[in-house]
Amino acid sequence: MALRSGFLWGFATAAYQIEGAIDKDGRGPSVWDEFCKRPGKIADGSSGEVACDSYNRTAEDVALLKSLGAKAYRFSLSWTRIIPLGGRGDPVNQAGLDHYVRFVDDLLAAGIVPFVTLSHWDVPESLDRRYGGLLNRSEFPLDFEHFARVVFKAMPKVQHWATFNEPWCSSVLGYNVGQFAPGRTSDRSKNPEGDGTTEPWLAAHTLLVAHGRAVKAFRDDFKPVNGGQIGIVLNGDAVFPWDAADPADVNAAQRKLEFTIGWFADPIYHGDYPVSMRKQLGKRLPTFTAEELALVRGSNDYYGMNHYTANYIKNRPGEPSPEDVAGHLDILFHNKNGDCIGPETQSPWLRPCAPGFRDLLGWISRRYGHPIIYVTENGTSLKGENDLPREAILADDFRVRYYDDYVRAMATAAALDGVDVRGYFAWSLMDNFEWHEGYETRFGVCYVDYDNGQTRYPKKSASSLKPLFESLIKQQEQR
Ligand code: GBH
Repeated sequence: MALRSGFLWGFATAAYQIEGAIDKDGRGPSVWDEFCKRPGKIADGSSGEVACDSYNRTAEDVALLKSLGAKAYRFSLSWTRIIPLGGRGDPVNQAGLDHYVRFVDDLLAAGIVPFVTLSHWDVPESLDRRYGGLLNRSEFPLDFEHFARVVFKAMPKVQHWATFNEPWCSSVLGYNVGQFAPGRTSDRSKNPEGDGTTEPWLAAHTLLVAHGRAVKAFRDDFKPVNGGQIGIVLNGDAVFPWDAADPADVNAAQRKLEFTIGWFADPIYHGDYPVSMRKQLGKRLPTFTAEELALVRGSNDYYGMNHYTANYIKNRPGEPSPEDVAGHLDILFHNKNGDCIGPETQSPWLRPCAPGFRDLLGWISRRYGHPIIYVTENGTSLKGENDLPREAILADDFRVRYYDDYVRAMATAAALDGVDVRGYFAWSLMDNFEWHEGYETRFGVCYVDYDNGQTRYPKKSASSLKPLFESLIKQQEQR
């Protein structure tokens, strides 16, 4: 089994989850700052106010990455550090921009390739107030394009860009379930407003068009001079039919992939939403105008894949509920025979099942014409990890095993299934603010001691990736 020479591997984080320093150097509020203030929204009542304090510890984080042998680092920008009010007519905050320019330089000086995500869910709060944020399909894309241009201009050395992280989460969790900022949903016990039957589809459409606008700006005005690649990062769980002998479950499993991955990747690679979505959602699913389609179609230089887990999928009989976002099916951990997909973790949605990773890499590769793939996130939490003493937390054999299984599954897909995977990022470099779960769930390969100055302690998994990748990456041929 082998990965191509020059394969990039490293660790990933996101701005709101690690930076803290929410008021420093003129940063403006994002929808997550506001969401965290609302009682009951975050499990432990916490927020990203301090988090890992990474805004103040860039040198320490670069040194940590270097010590672990990372070839690359995926991080995201806080839009509101760079443009505090977010919009194209609003002032640029030079101090915030300079911070990231310096950080990129520091990474490059340490021999670490920066992989920059423009927006990992932390949409400017003012844009939400001004015109409804993601619910405004004409204004938001223009503001995002402007933000992207400011960043492209300031960071010509960055060769790997991602526009948005997991637009599925922003759309479904932010506008249907109400579990993520801005917390909109049809459920009036959770939020005074929102319509989960229409808003997620509109928010996703806006994100696709905004992605398309940023990509066009990059290709027209920056890529010809600076080079580099740009794409979007999509989440997707692997699927297995609940009853492999029942065509209805086999179809439902396919539909689940179309409702999560195809929703975004089909417009980008094929020029429209999946037929199964149009069939279920009808007019509630927006239609691309000719202008929008020209922006979206063909807008990926690579496919950014976030992947963690797998499910058994069972067809649901009868008519879909108007609130349904999954494709009218049940998402299960056990199949018809009672087999379990994988062991429990701290995350209710996550159970390790590495064979699903190989499968899904193949599915994406075939459906979208063998694109270049970067695995932009992969990792696991551990059941009860937060309750263990520190020495036990540092001996995270479960996570070591997870990475070993998943990375080997990826190498198999590359070697045997013709998947063009060129990079891999473990989620995460360190424990951090796990959104609505607060700090109770830890995804880091480094432990962060939140009670004692956010000190980082590498767990066993932190040093397990270097030898693993060294054994799998082809050595450059000597001539
Ligand atoms: C990633 O999302 C995020 O990019 C990252 O910020 C986060 O810290 C990391 O994972 C760990 O969670 O509500 O039952 O429908 C992970 C992908 C996809 C996981 C959606 C949760 C929702 C399951 N996410 N999924 S459910």
